[in-house]
Amino acid sequence: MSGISKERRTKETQISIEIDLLKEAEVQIATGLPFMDHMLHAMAFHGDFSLKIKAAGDIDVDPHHLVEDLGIVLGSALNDYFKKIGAVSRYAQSIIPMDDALSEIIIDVCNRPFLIYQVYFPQDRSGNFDMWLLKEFFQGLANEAKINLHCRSHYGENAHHIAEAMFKALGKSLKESYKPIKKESGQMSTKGVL
Ligand SMILES: [Mn+2]
Repeated sequence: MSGISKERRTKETQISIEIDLLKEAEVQIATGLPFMDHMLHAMAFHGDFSLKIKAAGDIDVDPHHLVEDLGIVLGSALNDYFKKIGAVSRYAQSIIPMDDALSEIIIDVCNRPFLIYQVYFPQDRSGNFDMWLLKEFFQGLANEAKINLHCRSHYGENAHHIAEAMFKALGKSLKESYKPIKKESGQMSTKGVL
């Protein structure tokens, strides 16, 4: 079994995640935020891996806590996954178009958190979702997964398209960068460890 289950409950949010990057896309996402459901579904479907997320939170106060915590719990599950799998291929880059938009994700699974976020949305909102919140998701993800994560939007006229292309690119890059490798010297590092 290569899957990871993760559960996190705080006074603000309750989130459970099951992820298996080696299993073909079986995707069930219910976060209480339809826009995040749509993005996370696109991520797992196009990354071609299995992902189940059930979440609830104080979205009446502000979706901020839930969006950030989704990144945190997904990141934490990925960190567990990394420890379980051992050596992974580390690097991935994915550039995905969606109509007018072109978005890019670059990952290094290096056991050190770092986020570069050069993402610009021409509209502040998609429906009633505040696009600014997405940075919190990516920051939580980078911190907890301990990955170097670069998010870049090259261009785009539609905030929804820019975000959706970004999540598809994230899915493809996660699949690629966490690919298990066999290496007698241990990790994919000249130091032998990460
Ligand atoms: Mn869409």
